[in-house]
Amino acid sequence: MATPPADLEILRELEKKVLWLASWTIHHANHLRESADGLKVGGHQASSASLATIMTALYFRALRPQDRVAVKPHASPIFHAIQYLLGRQSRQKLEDFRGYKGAQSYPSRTKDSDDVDFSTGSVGLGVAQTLFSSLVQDYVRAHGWGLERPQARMIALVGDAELDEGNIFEAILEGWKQGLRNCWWIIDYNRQSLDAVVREGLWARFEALFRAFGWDVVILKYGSLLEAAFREPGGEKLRAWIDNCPNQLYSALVFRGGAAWRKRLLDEIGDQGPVMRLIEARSDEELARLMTNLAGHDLPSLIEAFGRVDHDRPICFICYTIKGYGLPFAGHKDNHAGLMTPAQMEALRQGMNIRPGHEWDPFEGLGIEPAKLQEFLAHAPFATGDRAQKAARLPISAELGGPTQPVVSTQAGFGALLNELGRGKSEIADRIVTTSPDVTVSTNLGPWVNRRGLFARENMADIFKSERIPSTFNWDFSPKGQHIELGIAEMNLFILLSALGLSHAINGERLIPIGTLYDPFIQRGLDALNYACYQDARFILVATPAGITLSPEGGAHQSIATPLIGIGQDGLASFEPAFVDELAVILAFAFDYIQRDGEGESSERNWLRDETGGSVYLRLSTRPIEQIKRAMTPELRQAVVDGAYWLRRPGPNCQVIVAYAGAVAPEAIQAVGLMAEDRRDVGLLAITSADRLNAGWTAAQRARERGLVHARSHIERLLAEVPSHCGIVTVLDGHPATLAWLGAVHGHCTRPLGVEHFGQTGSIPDLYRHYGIDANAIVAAAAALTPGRPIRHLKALP
Ligand SMILES: Cc1ncc(C[n+]2csc(CCOP(=O)(O)OP(=O)(O)O)c2C)c(N)n1
Ligand SMILES: [Mg+2]
Repeated sequence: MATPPADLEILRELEKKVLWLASWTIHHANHLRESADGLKVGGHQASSASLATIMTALYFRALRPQDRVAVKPHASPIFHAIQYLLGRQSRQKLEDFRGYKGAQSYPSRTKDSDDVDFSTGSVGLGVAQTLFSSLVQDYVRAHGWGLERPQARMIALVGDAELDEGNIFEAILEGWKQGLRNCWWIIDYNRQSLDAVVREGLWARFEALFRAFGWDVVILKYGSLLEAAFREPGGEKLRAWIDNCPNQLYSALVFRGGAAWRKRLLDEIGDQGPVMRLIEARSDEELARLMTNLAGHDLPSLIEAFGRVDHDRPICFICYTIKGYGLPFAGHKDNHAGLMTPAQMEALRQGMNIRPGHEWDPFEGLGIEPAKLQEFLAHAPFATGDRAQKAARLPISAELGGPTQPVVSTQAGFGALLNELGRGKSEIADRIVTTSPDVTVSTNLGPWVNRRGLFARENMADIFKSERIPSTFNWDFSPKGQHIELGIAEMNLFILLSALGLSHAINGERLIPIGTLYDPFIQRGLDALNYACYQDARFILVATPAGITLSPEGGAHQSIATPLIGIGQDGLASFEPAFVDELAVILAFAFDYIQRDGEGESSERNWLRDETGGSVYLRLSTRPIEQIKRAMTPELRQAVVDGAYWLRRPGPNCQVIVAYAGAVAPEAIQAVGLMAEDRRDVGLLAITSADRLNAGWTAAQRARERGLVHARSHIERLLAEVPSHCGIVTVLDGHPATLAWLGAVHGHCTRPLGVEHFGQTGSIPDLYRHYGIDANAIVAAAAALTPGRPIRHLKALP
C-alpha cells in the first residue's frame, strides 16, 4: 500500500521532531537541569538517533493498538518523545529524564507512566520477552480465551551488538520448537556496539541463522535516494563500492562528511567513467546525504517493508542505520557516551527552526500546521484503540490438598498437591500453566502433566502410548494442554515465566504460571529472574531439589546462595517449608498473592506490603521427612505465611533456642530433644520464610523511625518471648547468613549454622556431619553459646 505523499510529508516532519525532542531531553538532563551529583548522562544520544526513523515509521504508521514493543534500552528518549507527541507522556517527566521520578533511562513497565509494554535495560532480555509473549498469546488463544481481541504482533527493536547475548539464541531455538508466529525483530544494524565498530559481514551470519530457524529475513540496506542513484549511469559502480566498503571506513566517512566522501570516492572510483559525473553532480552536502541514505533512515523504505508483510511467520528485519544519524558525532566509534555540546545543540536548534524558549513545544518549527499534525497523530492506527488490558482476580479456596503420607518430602508433596488440583475442577486449576526446562519429571510435575497434558498448537500423540509401551508418563501434546515443556535453558524458563506472568496485562487473560527447576540453576538464569520481577510479572517458582540435601545427586548440583537470593530479590517472596501441610498453606497463599495489585500500604500485623503482591519462590527438597500430625488452625496458617511459628515454645528459664528452616527440621527437632535433658525450656522456632520475616522486621523498624512507635513485626513479637540472656542457634541447608540476623532483632547472642562450602557428595548424614548442620553440630553450638553444665549427649564431632 503506497503512502500518500501528504502523509509522507507529515511523517518526515514528525521524524525530525522526534529526533529533536529526544536530543533536547538528553541535553536538558545534562546541561540545563540542576544536577546535585554532577553526573552526566551518556549512552543515549547516538543510540537514540539510530532508531528515530524506524520508530517514527512504526508508531505513527505501522503499529496497531494491540501490538506490543520492546524498545532497546538506549532508545528510551525516542520512545518517550513519541509518547509525548501522542499525548501520553508529560513535559515534566521529559524535563526530569533520568532524574527522580522522571522518565526512565530505559523504558520501564513499572516506573514509567507512558505505556511501556516491556521493560528493557539488560540487553537481550526484552528481545526474548517478545518471542515468549508471542507463544503466550498463542497459548491463551488456543485455550479459547480472548478470541474477541485482535492478535498482537510482538516486536523487538534490537541493537546489533545486543545479538551477542546468548539468551537470544536460546530463545530462537525454543521459538522454532514451539512454532513461533507474530513476532518481529527489527535489528538496528548501525554496526556499532558500546565500545567499537562490529565485525564485517555480521549481517550474513544473522541472515543465515534466522533463516535456519524458519524466520523470514528482510534486509533493508539502501534508502530510496541511493537506490535512485544506483539506477543512474555509473550507479552500479557506486553500489559495488559501498557494498565493499568496510564498516569502519564507512563510519569514519560518515563522521567526516561531504568533502571526505568526495575525495575518497574520486580517489577510488573517480576514473571509472560515468560514476564521476554522478559524484560531481552533487554538492558536498548532497553527497553526504546520499551516501548516508541507508534504508533504516529512509521512511518510504521502512513503511513499504513493514506494510508489505502478509504472513504471520516470525520476521527479522536487518535495518542498516548510522549510530548518531543527524547529529554531529554520527558514525564516530566513540559516540556511545557522546553528548552534544551546548554549541552543537544551538546549531541543531537553529537547523530545526526552533525558537529559544519553545524547545518543548510539540510542533514548533515544523512546516505543517499544528492542527493538521494533531489530526494525523490522533488518527495514527496505534493511537486509535485502547491498549490497556486488565484481568479480574481468580477465586481461590484457602484449603489445598488432602491427607499426606506420614513420611514425605516437600517436593513429593508439591507434586501431590498439584496432582490433586489437576484432578479436581476449579477455575484456578484451569488457569495454571506449568513449565520446566527439561526437569518436569524430576521436579515431580509428572502427575499433573499426565492429567492436564502438554501444550502445542498442533496435536502430537505420545507414540509410546499408542504403541502400548508401558510408561509412567503420558506425553501427549494438544492445544488444550497446560504444560509448556522447554529445552534445558533456564534463561528461557524465566523469560517465559515473565511472559506468562504478564498475560493479564498483555492479553487481558490471567494465568497462574508455575515453573520448576533445580534450585542451583536459578543462578544460571538469575538476570532473567531479576528482569521478570523488575517488570512485575507474576509467577510461582518451585526450585527443587535444593542445598546439599540432594546429596547423592552430587556436589555440582548443591545450592548454597539461593536462600540469600530469596531474601535479596525484590518482588519475590521466598519460602522454605519443611512440612507438606505448610507447603499447602503457602501454595494457597501464593495463588492469591501473585494476583494482588493493591497499593503498597503495610499491614499492621506483619508490616509486609502484602497488598501489592508479587511472585513467589518455593525452595523445596527431595528429603522425605516425618510429618507432624496436627490440625491446621487459622493462627498456624497465618504464622506459616508470615514466616515462622514456635514448634516448641521457649519457657521462662530458657537458655537456648534453635531456629531452623527447611529440610534440616529433623536435625533441629532431634537436637532440641537431646538438649532438653540438660537445658530447661529449650525453644524450637520453625521458620517458613526468612525472607518475609526479614522484610517485616525491616519495615517495622522504618515505621518506628517514622514515629509509629507501636509497630511490631512478626519476628519481633515471636522473639520478645525469649529471655535476653538466651542464645539462638540458627540452622538451614543454605548459607548461614540467611538467619544470622535473627540475633539483631532483640540482641540475642546467636550462632548461625549453615553451609559455606560445597561440592562433597555422600549420604545426608555424611554431608550434614561434614558441613556441620547435623544434630550434634547444633548441640555443640548451643553448648558453646550458653553457660551451664555440659550437654551430655554431645558426641565428638569428626
Ligand atoms: C546485559 C548487559 N550488558 C551490558 C550492558 C551495557 N550496554 C548497554 S548498550 C550496550 C551495547 C549497545 O550496542 P547495540 O546493542 O548495538 O546498540 P547501539 O548502542 O548501537 O544502539 C552495552 C554493552 C547492558 N545494558 N546489559
Ligand atoms: Mg549497534
